[in-house]
Amino acid sequence: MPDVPARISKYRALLAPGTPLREGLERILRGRTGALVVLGNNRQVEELSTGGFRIEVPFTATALRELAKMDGAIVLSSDGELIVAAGVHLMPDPGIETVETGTRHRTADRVSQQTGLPVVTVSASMHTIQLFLEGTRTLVEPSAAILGRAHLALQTLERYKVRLLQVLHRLSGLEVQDQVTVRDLVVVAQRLEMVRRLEAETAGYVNELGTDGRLLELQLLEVNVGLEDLPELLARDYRPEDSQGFGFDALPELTDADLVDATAVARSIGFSDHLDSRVSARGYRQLASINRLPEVVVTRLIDQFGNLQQLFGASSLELQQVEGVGESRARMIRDSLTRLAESAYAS
Ligand code: 3AT
Ligand code: 3AT
Ligand code: MN
Repeated sequence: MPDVPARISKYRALLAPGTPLREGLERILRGRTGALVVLGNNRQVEELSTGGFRIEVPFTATALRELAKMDGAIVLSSDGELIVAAGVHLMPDPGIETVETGTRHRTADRVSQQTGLPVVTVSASMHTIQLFLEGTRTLVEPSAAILGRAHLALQTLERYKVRLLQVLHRLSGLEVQDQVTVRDLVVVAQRLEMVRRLEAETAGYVNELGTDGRLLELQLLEVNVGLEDLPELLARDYRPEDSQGFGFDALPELTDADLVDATAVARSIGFSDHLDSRVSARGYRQLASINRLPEVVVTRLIDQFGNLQQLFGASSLELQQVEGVGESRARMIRDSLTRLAESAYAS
């Protein structure tokens, strides 16, 4: 069974605005009646159900709302297609710990713990929708509240991206002068990871927002343009000959406090030596920025010349020694490398 956070995120998507379930729950909220809905039906649910009516009608938002006017719980089929029963009195084990106070919410918490199924409540008195899953409780917020936080996250993300592009530009300058140290890579890694964290947070909001999150999703894709290949390109540029260890995959495990600690970040990306040690780029990232240069040619160029510095020094004729590089492509590579060097010195 997938871990609880993954399951919560799955059910949040089921409860997102635009889904029939959410529409039904919103109707109940507006009608101020309240509800207790078990999202699934297994043997355990049957065992702790008493009374009520077995109806087995197709699930619709309006049916859910009408049935919620009755006292008791509503049980859905596991695929959510049917309303199996309504007006059910649930009798979970009273020994199961719960910190909830009202009988509806205590029942929801216990039933979820006892059956392993998600249970949703609509509170008549607090005007909230909540998801109970294996001892956790998650507030299902109205879109407006989530959108507010999502926009703030997106704005911050855009600022972070600007900072990331700045440190990448600086790295390019250092690469041209062959002056890169581990510390410079650490700064890039920190910025990259901060962007990734905010992207993950924003993607969570997109998931929660359902149809109300479409615009946000497009904006999120937009921010990511041009960044998709970056971790891989940097890893290919700087991975030491004798090691497979260099890379950004372990960064998500760092705490926020560790992420601002240069030594901890250096260790996480695979450098145990001094922060001021020199490192040289092979040139994958720079060559990838040259238009229409096939990846296989990039690889051959780097195999042939070894690193970016050697490529800077290569003449057009020398470049043409590489398979797939003719006269015009050689000229294009030379021009691009020259432009890169100039822009690096200009700033
Ligand atoms: P709420 O959203 O619950 O306020 P509803 O459209 O779901 O409204 P209800 O079934 O709850 O409607 O009915 C509410 C009351 O309206 C109940 C009854 O007093 C009155 N009502 C409904 N249908 C008729 C009818 N055909 N003739 C007279 N009164 C009616
Ligand atoms: P509200 O926040 O007031 O909606 P609550 O947790 O305070 O919820 P209440 O004691 O006010 O809960 O009960 C509200 C309704 O919850 C009453 C009944 O329709 C339903 N309910 C409570 N316990 C059960 C149960 N064991 N099985 C089915 N339905 C229940
Ligand atoms: Mn109450």
